[in-house]
Amino acid sequence: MHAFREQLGLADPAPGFLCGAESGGGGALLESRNPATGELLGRVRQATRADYETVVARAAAAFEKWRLVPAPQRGEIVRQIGDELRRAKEPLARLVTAECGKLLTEARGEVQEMIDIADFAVGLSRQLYGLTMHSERASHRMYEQWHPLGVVGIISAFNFPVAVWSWNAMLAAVCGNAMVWKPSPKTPLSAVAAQQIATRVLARNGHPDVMGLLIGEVADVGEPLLDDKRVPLVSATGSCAMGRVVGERVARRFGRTLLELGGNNAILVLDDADLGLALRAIAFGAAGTAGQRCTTTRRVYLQKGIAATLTAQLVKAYGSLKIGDPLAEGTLVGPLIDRAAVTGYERAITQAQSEGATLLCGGKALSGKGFESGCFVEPTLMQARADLPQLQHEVFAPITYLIEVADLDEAIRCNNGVPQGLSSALFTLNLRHAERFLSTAGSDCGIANINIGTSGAEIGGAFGGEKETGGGREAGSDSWKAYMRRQTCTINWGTQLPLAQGVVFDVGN
Ligand code: UN1
Repeated sequence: MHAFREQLGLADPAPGFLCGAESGGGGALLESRNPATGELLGRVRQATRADYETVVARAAAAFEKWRLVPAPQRGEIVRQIGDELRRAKEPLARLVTAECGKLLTEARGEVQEMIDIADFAVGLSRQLYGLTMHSERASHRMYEQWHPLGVVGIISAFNFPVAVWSWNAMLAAVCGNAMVWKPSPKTPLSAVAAQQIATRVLARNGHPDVMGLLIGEVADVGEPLLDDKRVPLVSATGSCAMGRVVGERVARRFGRTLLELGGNNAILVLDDADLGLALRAIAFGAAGTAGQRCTTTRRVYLQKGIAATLTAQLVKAYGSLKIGDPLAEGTLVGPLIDRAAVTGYERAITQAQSEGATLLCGGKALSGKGFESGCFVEPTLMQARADLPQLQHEVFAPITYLIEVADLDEAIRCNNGVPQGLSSALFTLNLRHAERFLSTAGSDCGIANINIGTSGAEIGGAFGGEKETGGGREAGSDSWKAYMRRQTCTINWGTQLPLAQGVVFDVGN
């Protein structure tokens, strides 16, 4: 960690990051280990309940000032954060790889997403548009405007330890909010680094407490956040089970949530597809990031004319996937996040087999030289029938089911026949099939692609999904509206007081 500290120019102890000591009490130490090597990367002293109070109070006070800064000036500060991220790209990517095990090229991509969303937010800071309407009343003007919400709570997952925070943070910031971030306890150091880089810039500009960080136990920082009326919006990324708790608890106090939960994404390949494209998209979508993206391809529906051919090609391609050190050139599959994830992988495969699925390749956890951490598994392909119960569940591991279908109708039915609705993709060269998949009777997911896999979305589009994925949208398009409150304003500049809908209510005077 010391090397990372130096490369990233991080202070020790970190400013803007309460580590428990300040409260006098001090939470327990949290260890961060490299899942590829088992090496101890560093320890973080967790925030206590008292730290929680301090961080939220500081963010609430920061909001009072920040909201008065004109949006384009907030954008200018976010531009500086983007510049710092450009400078920190390589060491930050290496820290992300060390801590969550994703390939260096993917970690660089993750930091690039941060830079991209910062750029996007800078432009947005001059485009927080409201509509104007024509009033039905004479000499009246009607329009809507957008105000910041207050302190936004951000809960993020280990698999994108910095990018998903930045989608929320950069938008929330230009919109005029302060925020507090509860990252995954599995990736605390990446969070400290990202938050410090941003806070360094904010502090230089006189707003050090706009982006707070809370690393701590659920009972000390997670639950208070859900019940805290000072936090009008909680944006949470994680499992459906977690999202259900967050959604219910926050709704009880009439707070808002933005939920980006489990995905269970499918690629559909028709007989008329470009199989070369489909093969590469499936391999990246299914085995990339060791199957630990919410957009990972978990189900592949193959039309019967190409099913045998593509299955054979996939099995062959899987044979050449190099598993190992995520920093090493040529590696395509790194470790899972921890041993618990390996157990989950093994259990899911056993379960699927007991339900009638057949193992095509992979299926084992790896041990021996280079795999001592116990977190490596073989990317796995299984053949299944469309009614396999296990297909209903998202398991965060590289297990992919290949299912034969008769035609596009059946493929769409299968695509939509799970509780989650994040990402989906169809491979076809037939315009009618493509448009049907994108039509209202097609995919029911938040993301629907043609001849592109399910993962690896750009930040310019709204990101999120339907059904148990939670319905939230983050990143591009008009997702910024989730971080603001809308106000409809009607101004009477005339001498009369006409009532809407022609209502008459005359009081004599
Ligand atoms: C996630 O896994 O939570 O589209 C986010 C993608 C990435 C983001 C994934 N841009 O795969």
